[in-house]
Amino acid sequence: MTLQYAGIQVEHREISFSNKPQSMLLVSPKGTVPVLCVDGLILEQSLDIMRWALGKFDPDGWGVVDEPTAQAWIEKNDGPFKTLLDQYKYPNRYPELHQEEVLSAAIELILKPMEIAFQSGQYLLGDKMTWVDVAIFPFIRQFAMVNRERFDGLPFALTKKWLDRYIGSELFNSVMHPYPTWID
Ligand SMILES: N[C@@H](CCC(=O)N[C@@H](CS)C(=O)NCC(=O)O)C(=O)O
Repeated sequence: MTLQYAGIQVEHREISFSNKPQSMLLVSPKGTVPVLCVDGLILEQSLDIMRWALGKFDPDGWGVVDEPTAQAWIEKNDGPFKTLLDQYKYPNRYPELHQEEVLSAAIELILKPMEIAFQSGQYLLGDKMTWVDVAIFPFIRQFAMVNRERFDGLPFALTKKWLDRYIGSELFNSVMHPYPTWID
């Protein structure tokens, strides 16, 4: 989404996790996506790719943020919330856990704080959309998609509004479609 927003054209190579292309593993042996090869750089982290793109072109100031607040959201999301997301998404891998308890933990950890944040502005950092919204919304989307009815029953109207705004956005839909799988 950030690349599209920044007007950066890329050759998009969708890969199959069960058959990762050698060309990708050669530039990035850790074997995770996304990887961006550009200007002689190999960027292997989504956030690095976002930062690089915003450094090129950022017409609406997505990159202008209070860094400590931004980092606090990202750390919470990428750390403990990602763990809960995996537990919630793949209950078969965690037979010792109860999905409702995982949901309660996610509510306390991030969904409640988000709802509170949205009481002071439409976006996570206030009245202006920033890269932090774009970085975190896909994780909340995946979480909500596990059981959308259950998610919709939670008392987080502002969070749902924020989520649905992105899910329905032209930007998201312009990039979120199937791509052919790259084969070397
Ligand atoms: N911190 C990395 C996470 C990358 C990551 O874990 N990507 C997953 C997909 S979302 C992946 O490539 N998994 C490959 C695999 O499981 O084999 C980033 O934000 O770029």
